[in-house]
Amino acid sequence: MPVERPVLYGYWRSSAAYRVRIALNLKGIDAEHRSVHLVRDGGDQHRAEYRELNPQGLVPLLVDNDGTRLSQSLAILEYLDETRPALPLLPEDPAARGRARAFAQHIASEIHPLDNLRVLKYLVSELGISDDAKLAWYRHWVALGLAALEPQAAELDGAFSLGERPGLVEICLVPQMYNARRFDCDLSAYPALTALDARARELEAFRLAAPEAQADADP
Ligand SMILES: N[C@@H](CCC(=O)N[C@@H](CS)C(=O)NCC(=O)O)C(=O)O
Repeated sequence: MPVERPVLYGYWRSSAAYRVRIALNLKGIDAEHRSVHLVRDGGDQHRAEYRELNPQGLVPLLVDNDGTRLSQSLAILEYLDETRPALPLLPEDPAARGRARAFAQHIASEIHPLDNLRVLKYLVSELGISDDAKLAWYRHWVALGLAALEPQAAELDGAFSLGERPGLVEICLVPQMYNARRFDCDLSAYPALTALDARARELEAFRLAAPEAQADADP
């Protein structure tokens, strides 16, 4: 069903939804934000009303003006870039595009799925691991993932991935670094990633997308 403006179903602490919020802001797309509370009463993502919209049972979900419904943050980002090509999120050069996508996928496919809410819940409630072991698991995969990305960030040498502007690389990095800080991961071995994250977070598009700035954020 067509809607007046795009609707983003998300949650303040969801790093995958955070990616889409940043992209919407960078591109100046006015969207309505609807909260899917991932924790309260077992999680709204499991409710039938939401499953009907998104059978994958995860956030984010984007519903575009014409009724197009899309899940998976990276698919949404590419869709937004293709339907609103002004201020592109990817570099023009095919090799640079490939490298930006590889960076993003390393976060979205190699780090994030291992540390997702439902995985952590399963480790604790089904496999009975302790909170300390859960934290060790979390930090292990973050450390492995960030170590692999540090050289690519160092090559940027103080610039953004699109030169003057941030793009897909920063859109995926900033929410991942937020998660890492949230779980007190030691970031001292990743100075280039830390600096790139800090540079991006100074920009309004990133500030407005930050978890704490969302209407559904815990007080
Ligand atoms: N690969 C998906 C990941 C989506 C995802 O895992 N979302 C999390 C929040 S960051 C979620 O909805 N978790 C709900 C749950 O684990 O039950 C994407 O990039 O959109």
